[in-house]
Amino acid sequence: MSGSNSKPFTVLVEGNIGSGKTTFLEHFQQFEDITLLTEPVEEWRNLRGWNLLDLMYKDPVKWAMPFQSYVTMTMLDMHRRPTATPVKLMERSLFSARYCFVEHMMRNGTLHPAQFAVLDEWFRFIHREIPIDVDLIVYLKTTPLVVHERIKKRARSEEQCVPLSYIEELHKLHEDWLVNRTFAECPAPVLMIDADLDLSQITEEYKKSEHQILRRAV
Ligand code: DCP
Repeated sequence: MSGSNSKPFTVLVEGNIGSGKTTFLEHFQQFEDITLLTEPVEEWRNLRGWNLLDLMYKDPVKWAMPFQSYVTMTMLDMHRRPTATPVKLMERSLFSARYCFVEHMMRNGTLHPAQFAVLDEWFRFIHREIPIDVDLIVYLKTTPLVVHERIKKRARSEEQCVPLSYIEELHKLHEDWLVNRTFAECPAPVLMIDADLDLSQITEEYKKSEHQILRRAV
């Protein structure tokens, strides 16, 4: 296929840290109709040689603001990236950055109210001025204890000190945003997937979402 598709069917993959978003995207590598945009974690780990993710975990009061501000930029880049395929599958979004991570950092005081206000104004400005198309959200729902174990096992160096309480709070924010709909706007219908299952069983679960994502009989 050639050229760029200005209005692909756009799917966001959301869920707690360690919920298997990358594995979910990898499952869809087999389909040629899809462009996969994995989260730019590597860019966050190496901005001109600086590991912003590590700085943020080591000294959140100082680094949460620049980290989230860079996340906003890299996410906007992904939302705007043209694709040559009819379907675009994105890992995370501007929405989870704002409604889960920034929200949490504001509520627990990591972000000064003035820092929060700047990030929130950026979010509102982008939302108002730039079309961000979303057609479906895949929510990989997990239990905090399960993902906490996975995070410890995968041993990403920056995440070694992530406490269970942080994972629980992020879980609540995802639930409030995507299931309970209590505080934030949900930009598209939500398809919920049980992502507690381990790797040997999860493929069957992923398969259930194929027809909704590809919008054809598979
Ligand atoms: N992160 C953050 N703020 C954001 C987005 C991510 O602080 N707005 C952090 C949390 C994690 C790391 O970045 O330490 C990557 O988190 P994700 O949950 O986005 O990605 P994972 O790699 O954990 O996804 P999965 O394991 O589901 O594939």
